[in-house]
Amino acid sequence: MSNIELVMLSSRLSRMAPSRELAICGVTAFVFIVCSLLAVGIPTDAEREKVPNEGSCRVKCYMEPDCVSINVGPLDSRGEITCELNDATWENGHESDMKELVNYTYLGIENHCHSHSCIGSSTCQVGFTSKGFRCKCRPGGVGDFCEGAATSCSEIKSLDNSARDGDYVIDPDGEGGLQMFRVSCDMTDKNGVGVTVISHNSENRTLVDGYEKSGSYKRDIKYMRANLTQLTELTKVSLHCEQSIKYECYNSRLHNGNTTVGWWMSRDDTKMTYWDGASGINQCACAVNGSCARSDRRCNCDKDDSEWRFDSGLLTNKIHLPVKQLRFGDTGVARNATSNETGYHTLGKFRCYGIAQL
Ligand SMILES: [Ca+2]
Ligand SMILES: [Ca+2]
Repeated sequence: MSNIELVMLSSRLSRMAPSRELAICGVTAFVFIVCSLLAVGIPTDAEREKVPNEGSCRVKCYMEPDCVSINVGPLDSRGEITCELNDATWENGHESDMKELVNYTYLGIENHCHSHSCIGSSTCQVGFTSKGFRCKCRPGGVGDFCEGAATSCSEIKSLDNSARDGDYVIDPDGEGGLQMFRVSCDMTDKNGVGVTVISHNSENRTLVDGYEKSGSYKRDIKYMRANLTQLTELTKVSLHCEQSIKYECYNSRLHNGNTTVGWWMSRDDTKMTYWDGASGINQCACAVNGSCARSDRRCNCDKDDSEWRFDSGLLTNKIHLPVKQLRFGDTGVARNATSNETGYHTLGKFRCYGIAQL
């Protein structure tokens, strides 16, 4: 057992004034490094607390997040000892803060938080786990040092059931690879499973007018804070993804006989002609349940009459989503002098939820 002379010159906990103490260190314990102290000066009463024994002083240090060492003073006439909590330790480069103090003992916690830094706004907690520390991540942060991000809002919710609605950073493909990105998490929708919500530039009801040729109206969908490659990864880690779509029409068709007039492009640039569900060719929701405005048509808008009609649905195919582009036509020339041709499209936010078994 080597003897090293030490002084904890100042205790930096805000509620403690600087004190002058010094230790001679001997034994290194598992958690505490024990030092015998030699006197230089006795701290004033304001700088110390009285506790029944050394164990009480240790407990106080454990309870105080910033405490990493303690000075234990001599037994007084009332059978109590002096306990001082410090936020610095000799073994972490604070040798100059150590001075001798008679009848005092210095005990320093082995502070692994000094040698490992938790990332961002996470908190390092001393003494937890076999590593001697634990990074307490903010919601969405993962990894030993909170250096990573959860793959989706559903994973965030599964890791922390108390996580609330708000913006979070996710990294669907995990460490490395694609950049993590910021999303909005709806932690109450879908029975509170955690829904990742991606906004885009075309959520408002938008006029389509003056585009006669099939697909001549083009609207590129730009998703907020994420590109399609990143969103593709989100679909892979999610159990479900969906996006609502609607086309309101006045004399504007989605199909003209066998010709497709309006469609949407999948994320990988494939022409899609179903307007509800996960698959289909040239069909709207009304074709599935037999409610189309004309029984011999597969979309309400295909009736192409001077009535406002609409076709809408919820797209649910993870392979096709999110929608990359909207294409419409038949809004150019009036079929007769007394009627116009117009449409409006409305595309919902892109939502994914549930955790896919990869
Ligand atoms: Ca990544
Ligand atoms: Ca028309």
